[in-house]
Amino acid sequence: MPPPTRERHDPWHPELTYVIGHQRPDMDAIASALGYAWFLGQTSADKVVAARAGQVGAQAAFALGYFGTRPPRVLSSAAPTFGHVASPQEPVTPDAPLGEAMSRLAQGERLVPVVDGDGRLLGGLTPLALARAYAQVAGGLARASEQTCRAYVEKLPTVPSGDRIRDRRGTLLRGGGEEFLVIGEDGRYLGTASRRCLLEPPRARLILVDHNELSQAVTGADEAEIVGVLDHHRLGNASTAAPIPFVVEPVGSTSTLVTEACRQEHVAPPADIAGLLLSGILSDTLVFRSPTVTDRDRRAADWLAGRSKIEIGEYGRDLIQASPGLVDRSADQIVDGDRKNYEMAGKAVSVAQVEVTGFGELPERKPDLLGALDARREREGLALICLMVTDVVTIQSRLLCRGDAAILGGLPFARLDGSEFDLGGIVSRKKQLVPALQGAIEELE
Ligand SMILES: [Mn+2]
Repeated sequence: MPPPTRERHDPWHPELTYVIGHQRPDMDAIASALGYAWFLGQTSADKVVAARAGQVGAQAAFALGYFGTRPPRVLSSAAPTFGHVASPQEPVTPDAPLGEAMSRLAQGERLVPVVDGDGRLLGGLTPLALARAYAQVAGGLARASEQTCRAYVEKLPTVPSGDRIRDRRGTLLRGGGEEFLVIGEDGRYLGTASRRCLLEPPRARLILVDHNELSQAVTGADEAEIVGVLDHHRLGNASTAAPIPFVVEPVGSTSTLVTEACRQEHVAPPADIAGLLLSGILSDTLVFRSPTVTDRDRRAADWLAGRSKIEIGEYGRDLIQASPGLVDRSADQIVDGDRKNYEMAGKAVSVAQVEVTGFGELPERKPDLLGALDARREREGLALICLMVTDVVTIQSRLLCRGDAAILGGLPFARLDGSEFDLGGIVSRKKQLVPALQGAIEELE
């Protein structure tokens, strides 16, 4: 049997605030999470940590290695689980005198768990089960109290700590029980939970960086408390219960906004954080050659370059060369490496982007890549799915597309064949491609 996977369930902690970038994090999502968590650590009283919603990509791995920094911790889900509501009630052994459990129940405990010497959970003792049992014992109460707990253990609903509460809430509530038992990943007793915790579980505290749409956020973000947003993308956010700091500015990278926050508050990041923030700016702006770049990005980059002692031109070239390209990865990994979902005129659209240093590998990989696009289009019911292949050396892109024929026919780009378009100097998904796709799709209405 394979060993249990430890990464599967890494629960969030209710006392921490997580600064976290979007799913399939890119350089800017990693850098701005680390940078903003560092900044908030200097300037706020909250316990703030950097997190990531997925694997570190090739560029971020290069930069983290270059500056000798550990990546943010993985947060695979922000949803409340049974582990978050389990309270560690002291268990009794099956051989404990029943009187012991009795007196605990008399003091107001609603459930006394019964766990054997090997840590195996046998069930629990509840007031109702005991009352029923007493009623059946010949000799009544005095006789029953002399017995051990074993004979009165009741099987109760038992849930694994890693399971999402929302997935089981309905079944458990319909079952009518008041108390539940929670077991750990190893199957051992962890704690108890009551019906009330199912209705109002604690919520993870998240600060979203480099995205503001829940569809791009870590799994379970819709059940979390969003306590801040720092971003440079279009608005697509859900509402919040309370007002929150919400900063979305039209600059080239979120790392720029983190840098500006540092400068405004007169806190200077250490060289490695400065270097990573610089990497975020250089990556998102393609070393200032993307149309998304602003003077604010240039000013922030200059300041960071001074702090991290980095020569922008040379380091920028190395960082760009660390783009993963089209070899060494499966078509699935390329398509899902940096993919964002949108709704355009009521249609589901997905746009992936991959950075390459030249289009030389594209013809050979194209059939595989189109196959991966087809699979996602069908599985996710998409009207359109595209892969934007951007040459970060010559600053040009090609677009592989699968989708409704009417949409493909209406795209305002030079069509090379049934599924490939030449985008010319279009390199920004956010500022150039997505608005163009949105316009073309709205035109069809
Ligand atoms: Mn960004």
